[in-house]
Amino acid sequence: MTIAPEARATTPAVSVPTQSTYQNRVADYWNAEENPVNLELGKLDDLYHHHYGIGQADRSVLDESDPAVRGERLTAELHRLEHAQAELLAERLGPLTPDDRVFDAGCGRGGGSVVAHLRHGCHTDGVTISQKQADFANAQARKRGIDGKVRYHHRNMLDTGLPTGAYAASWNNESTMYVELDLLFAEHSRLLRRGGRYVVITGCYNDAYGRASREVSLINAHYICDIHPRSEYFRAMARNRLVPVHVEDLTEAAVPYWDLRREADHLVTGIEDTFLSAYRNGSFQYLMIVADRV
Ligand code: SAH
Ligand code: GPP
Ligand code: MG
Repeated sequence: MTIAPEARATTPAVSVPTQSTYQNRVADYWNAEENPVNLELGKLDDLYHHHYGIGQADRSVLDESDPAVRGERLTAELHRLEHAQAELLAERLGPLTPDDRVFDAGCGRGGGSVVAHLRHGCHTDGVTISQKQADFANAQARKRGIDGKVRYHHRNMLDTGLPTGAYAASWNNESTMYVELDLLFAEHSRLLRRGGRYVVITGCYNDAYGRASREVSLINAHYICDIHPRSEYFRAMARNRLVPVHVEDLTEAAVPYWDLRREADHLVTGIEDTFLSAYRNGSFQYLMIVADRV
């Protein structure tokens, strides 16, 4: 077959990027992100979390009459609830030994890996698509003197380049809504050794009730993410050798955090009431799934 001369052009009209436009937007968001609700809480003990809180809130902080003290107490109480969430996840990774390696997919400013390391003594590899977050998290690990075991990498969690079968446990804490679940679970499955443990805490929409609600769409637009339906987690896990051993609906446990956060004028971002109505109208769930790699 002869090729027409015009089809032999060497310069393609559209180049193939190494990272998608969507992933660039997500990286831009996290490179620019400096919300007081994350930085002010993190400063308290140098544990920087990018997830929400769980458990009963001490609402007596709202009765504090001195506005400055009230603000400080609110900040501390929200941090306590976020920390409780990180501990719940870290506890589910175990039992682990100090020789074990764990993988933190979408690690943010690194708080989750530090919590896992402090609890289990394990080696951790955190991966984030934001260079700034990876640099920040590594600096924090150096400051704590744990950088020999706690490491962060600027990489795509779908294609980490980390070693196959080397990990005893891995997790996603509020980071699955940025990626295709089949690709994500294939990478976890590759990294985990047989019998390894996977944990996810996520927000998902309840597809037993239908398609995503308006609130879910608002949350997607706010964070530039794409919240998955609940059932898709179980389907994608089953396709990738991840077998759920524990499923916990954390929705009720998440409500006190949001009820308190909406009162914190110095910290609110504007998304608080949307989360509360999404949880209350049943269209959105805060879910933990613990699975074994078989
Ligand atoms: N798990 C962390 C951060 C959650 S915020 C915590 O609990 O604190 C979501 C994180 O997902 C951000 O750090 C963002 O950079 C990361 N992320 C989103 N898409 C990613 C991708 N494709 N690869 C790696 N990280 C990604
Ligand atoms: C991160 O928390 C939020 C997400 C990763 C995206 C959405 C999560 C869902 C469960 C839908 P953050 O601590 O950076 O958010 P904020 O700035 O609002 O505290
Ligand atoms: Mg936050």
